[in-house]
Amino acid sequence: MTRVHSKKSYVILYFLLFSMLLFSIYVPKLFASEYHTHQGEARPDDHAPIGVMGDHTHARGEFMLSYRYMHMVMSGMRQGTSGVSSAAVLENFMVTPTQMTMDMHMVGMMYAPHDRLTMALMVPFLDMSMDHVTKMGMNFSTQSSGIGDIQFNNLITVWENENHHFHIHAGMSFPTGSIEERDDTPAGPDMILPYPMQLGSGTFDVLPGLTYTGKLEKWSWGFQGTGVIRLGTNDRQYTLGDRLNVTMWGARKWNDWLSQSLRIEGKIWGDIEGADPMLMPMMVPTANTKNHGGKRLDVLMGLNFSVPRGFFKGHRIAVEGGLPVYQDLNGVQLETDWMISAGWQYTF
Ligand SMILES: [Cu+2]
Repeated sequence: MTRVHSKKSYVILYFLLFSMLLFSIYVPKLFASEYHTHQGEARPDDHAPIGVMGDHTHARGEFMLSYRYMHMVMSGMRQGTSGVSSAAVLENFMVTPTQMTMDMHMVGMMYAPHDRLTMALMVPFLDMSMDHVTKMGMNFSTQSSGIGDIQFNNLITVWENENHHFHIHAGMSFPTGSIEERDDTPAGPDMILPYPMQLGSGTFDVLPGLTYTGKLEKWSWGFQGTGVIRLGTNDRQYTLGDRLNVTMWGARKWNDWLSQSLRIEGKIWGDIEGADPMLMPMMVPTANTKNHGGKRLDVLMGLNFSVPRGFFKGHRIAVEGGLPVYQDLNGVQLETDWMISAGWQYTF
């Protein structure tokens, strides 16, 4: 009960802070005659590497449409910081996962009703596949796909000048993703799938965050911290762990249409609380709530292309790929091997 109570206080604090900041947006208007968000020419590294969300804001009246594709491969099991064989996992479970791939398509829209407020909507579509081997040596695979949790975010510029920009995030994730994905397994037809194969959290989640970016003539850099705070318990009687992401990047602008970036990203996420009563925790590690939290540090490299003028002015294309250099997973879980993101953005 104390946990639920503390979460309620989080949300109240959050909305108080949010309304104060929304109000503060209009206060500078009383003092300043005009407020400029965009200074100078657009450049390829005006946007962070494509794997970073909510990294930039827009000038009043601007719209941005975007599409992102992300592919992630997880192969082999890991306990803590070291790999474990399928045979070792099968000493304690009937089945072990061997590999998982995730493809995500994300459609986004941004709109700035004010120079200090940019609203962002993101709609993800997920496509996941997990391969397994049983104690008897049989291989099988399960699939799930569909819409994930829709996110709505408010990016509020707190302070900026010619070279530095700082905004906070006040967002919410809605439980539009299914948590009742099913597939056939050796245990039976149309069985409820374990937690990592579900498409959403099943809960309303609060998405706070802050972003700082800086730039000089040829270089730019940034820092972002974001969180996911789950509210309450979902319809299948569990709550996914809260998450904290921290990332830093640097980019070199080569000319007016190309920049190159290097980024590190650290993540910490908690274990699942409660449990889906239809899942058998002795069957497979993914169905056991002890095997979900962890920490990870990724290193990523990226390219940003932008079109500064002409018919395709306002269009951007970017790609970023990377791999973990450290991962410490609670219990036994599939380890992440590599990931790649590519995206298109159009501002008008
Ligand atoms: Cu944008």
